[in-house]
Amino acid sequence: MHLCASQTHTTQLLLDFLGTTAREAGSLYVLGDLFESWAGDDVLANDAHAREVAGGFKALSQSGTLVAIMHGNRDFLLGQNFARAAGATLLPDPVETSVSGQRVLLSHGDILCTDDVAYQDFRRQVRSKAWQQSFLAQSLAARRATIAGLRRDSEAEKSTKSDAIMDVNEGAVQALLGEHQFPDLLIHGHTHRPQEHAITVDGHHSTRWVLGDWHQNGDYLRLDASGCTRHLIP
Ligand code: LP5
Ligand code: MN
Repeated sequence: MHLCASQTHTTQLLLDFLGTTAREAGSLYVLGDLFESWAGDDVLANDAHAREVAGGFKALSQSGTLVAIMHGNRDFLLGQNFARAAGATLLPDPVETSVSGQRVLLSHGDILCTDDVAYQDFRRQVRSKAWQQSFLAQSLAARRATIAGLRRDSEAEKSTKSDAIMDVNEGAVQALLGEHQFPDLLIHGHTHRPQEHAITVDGHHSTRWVLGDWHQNGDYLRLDASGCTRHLIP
């Protein structure tokens, strides 16, 4: 969803969804990049937007829906303090689950973009515990300045990368499916290319569902006993 305080429309779409449709669900999974960026859980202390979002999830969890949130490449610093404020569990990436007898593998999706070697190097670096500890030890202002610089670098780098490099690598998808005993469904986001892909590997059939982004519309997948369906929120 890439929520940020300046895009009030998207935040409102999400809060409405959390207060209505999401309440019909047994579980709600957010597959990363809930926030446009996350500098550390200390932002909760005085960021009204972050608190409002956390409060929306908390109310949903108190209504009886399990809330599970995975890290994305923008908000991998979401920690236990945020999870507590949101009444949520933080999920590892990837993670297996099952819904109405269907085996489902969930991921943010960036791990599948293995052709983007520069990104994967960057990812390895910023996901290391030591690096994160030293980053979080800096002042919030310093962290925000670093993030603003990285966002500029990222946009500049992306303008030099082809669409193919920034999509998932088919071999990486097949390998991940195999490592998880070929789940019925693989669901991920990150690439912002909403689509349903049928995949057959060694006689095993899976479907890869790619989430859409929340710019013009809200966009979510619903899983129940009759399968997976995509829904837009106008
Ligand atoms: O995010 P998006 O859609 O623009 O592009 C992603 C990849 N880029 C990123 C970088 C983030 O956007 C930056 C903001 C992260 C906030 C995290 C908060 C705390 C961490 C602070 C870290 C110091 O994820 C982009 C992919 C694209 O998806 C498609 O998959 O291509 O990858 C890049 O642009 C990475 C560059 O290719 C390489 C990185 C260059 C920066 C070098 C600095 C390295 C030193 C880091 C340690 C200080
Ligand atoms: Mn992402």
